[in-house]
Amino acid sequence: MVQNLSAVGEQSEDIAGLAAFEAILAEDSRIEPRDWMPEAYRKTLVRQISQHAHSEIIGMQPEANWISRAPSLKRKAILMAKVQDEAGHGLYLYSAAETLGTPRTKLTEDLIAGKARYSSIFNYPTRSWADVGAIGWLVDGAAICNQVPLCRASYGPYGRAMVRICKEESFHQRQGFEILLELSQGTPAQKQMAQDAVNRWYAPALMMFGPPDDDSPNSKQSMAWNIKRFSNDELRQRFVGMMVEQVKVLGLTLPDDQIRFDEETGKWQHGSLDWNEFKEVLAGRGACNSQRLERRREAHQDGAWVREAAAAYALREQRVEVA
Ligand code: BYC
Repeated sequence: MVQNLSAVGEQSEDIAGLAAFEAILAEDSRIEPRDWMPEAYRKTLVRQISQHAHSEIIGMQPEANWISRAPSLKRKAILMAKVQDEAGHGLYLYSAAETLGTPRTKLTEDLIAGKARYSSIFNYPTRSWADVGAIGWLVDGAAICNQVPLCRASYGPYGRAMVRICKEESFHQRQGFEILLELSQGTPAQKQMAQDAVNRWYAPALMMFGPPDDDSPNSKQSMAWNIKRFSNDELRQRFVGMMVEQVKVLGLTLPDDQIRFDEETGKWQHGSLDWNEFKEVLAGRGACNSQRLERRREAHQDGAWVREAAAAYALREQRVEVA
């Protein structure tokens, strides 16, 4: 009998909670951690935010490979700062995911066990210094295009984390653009190095926006919940339009001769992408998937003493407070 009463109580709370949740979405306001939310909304957020956090953390690796080989002290300092920013982004996002009840330790365990997703783009190798420029310009550029609308995501902690991340990403994109510009205005060999890097990173950067809309199972619901504001294809074509102008200033070209603006739809058209390659990368068979995960595992093991020391310090502080 008691059980039945509590079930009835929970059910009416859910009905009231759902009405409040829907009212918040209808007025385009924000859901906060203590607000009632449907389990599916919570799950979707943990999925997207944790994948995003993992991308920032794994995404440190392709560029970090070049810190020791950056061509000058100034370039080294800039690159180190950029890679550290990415670590910071990962931390804001893990914190946002924790407000939904999933601890960072669990998310990290899933990542190093190979059970979690992170962005496909970070499974490609960085072959030359120009790749660092191409990552900044194209990868951070795609990230900004995807993430500016996420500043308005309905979940408060996620949207607020994105505001700061986007500001930092703007600096990252400019430093990438500047590396490519300098190479492009250098010797013919340097210009070719910049062009090769753009040729290699262009299509993978377009795939960062996710599968085509017809093949995107999560988009519709995420847009109904005001998490995503635009579809994958919508953002992808918008990004192509931005890059078409910027590449002219660089004096380089995009490796796609089918780009054109369609006056009728008001959208950019581009050549087709190799979605089989995308699926292979997602299935763990990209050029660097195993290397990235192995490196992340090693870093986690190597950092065990830092976690132990931090926990011991926190315990000591707690005891001092109690005494
Ligand atoms: N790579 O239904 P869909 C950075 C998965 S880091 C891998 O369209 P959704 C940076 C998707 O998860 C920036 N997986 O999904 C860092 C789903 O699988 P599950 C990273 C992908 O969520 C360091 C399935 O495919 N940015 O900038 O509606 C250095 C079906 O897709 C990808 C973010 O994380 C992909 N590219 O839309 C430099 C942005 N695309 O989960 C730079 C936040 C799709 O059902 N995330 N999948 O098993 C988002 O905006 C959305 O999650 C996505 C996908 C647009 C990526």
